[in-house]
Amino acid sequence: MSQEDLKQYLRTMSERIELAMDQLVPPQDQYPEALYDAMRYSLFAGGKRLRPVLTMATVEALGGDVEAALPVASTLEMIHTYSLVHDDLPAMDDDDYRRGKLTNHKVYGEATAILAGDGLLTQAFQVLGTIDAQGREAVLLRIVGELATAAGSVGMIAGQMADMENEGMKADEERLAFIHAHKTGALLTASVRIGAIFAEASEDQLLALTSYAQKIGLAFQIVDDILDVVGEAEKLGKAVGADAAHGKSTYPVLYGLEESREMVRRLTAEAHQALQSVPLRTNRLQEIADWLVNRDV
Ligand code: GRG
Repeated sequence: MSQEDLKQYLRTMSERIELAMDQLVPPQDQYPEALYDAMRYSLFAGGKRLRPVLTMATVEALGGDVEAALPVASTLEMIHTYSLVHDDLPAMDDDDYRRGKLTNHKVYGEATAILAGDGLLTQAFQVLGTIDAQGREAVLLRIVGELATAAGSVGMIAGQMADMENEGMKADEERLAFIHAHKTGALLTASVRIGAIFAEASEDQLLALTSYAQKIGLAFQIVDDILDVVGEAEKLGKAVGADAAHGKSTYPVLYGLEESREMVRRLTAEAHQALQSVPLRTNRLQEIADWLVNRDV
């Protein structure tokens, strides 16, 4: 499968997801226009759509109903978008730009950005609660549990909290692993697991796919840290060095750039291996793993 095929797949899949999300956000006449605008501003601001793509590719790998999975996949992007809107707020990272555009609070103000994030988070569960289950209520209930656990206080929010506490400190290896596994890893892993649960994977398949997702989740985050260091060094016109990570503990800071790159290679190989342990149509998932570590954004 060529690189171009994957690019085309990602483009088509993103379009389908965006169309689904467009229909899933409640129409404007049901709530204040500023809230509607703010929610849609961030939801349609671009982005790789990695999480819903992973859900869709997993459903595909298991031979599940891809079209029917679209609303479920969309909920992962809603939660991801909410987390970015809140992460950018002055009380958190205080960022002015996201995905090449002004951040939500810069356009709509802080209070509206908080509510837009809350709206997107809750919207995800409204979607899951109102899907026509067609006799598969137990499957959907399990998906609700997965999503809430991954996004909640023992998942992504735990990671964000630990990351905040890590600010300006030199975190140790264990703490850094905790931050990554929760802040980024939990939702990425849930994206794959939710696709697997939707397509009614066997327990063996679910285990293998979970392992794949955890490996690519960590590799994705290490690549993000590496890109951050390289980008920062370029901006400052300095030699690439692990010291350019805004005083935060990251993999390049803790292990150095070369060892971090080696970890990414190892994790990617392990992700490929995990998929081979069970019968699955895994071409796309394999390609996505490679794309994630070779990306430059
Ligand atoms: C505020 C509850 C709360 C949580 C925030 C995910 C997160 C937790 C914050 C995002 C900040 C950040 C840079 C996290 C590292 C993970 C990461 C690289 C997120 C960006 O995800 P991509 O690359 O973004 O998938 P796009 O824009 O492509 O969707």
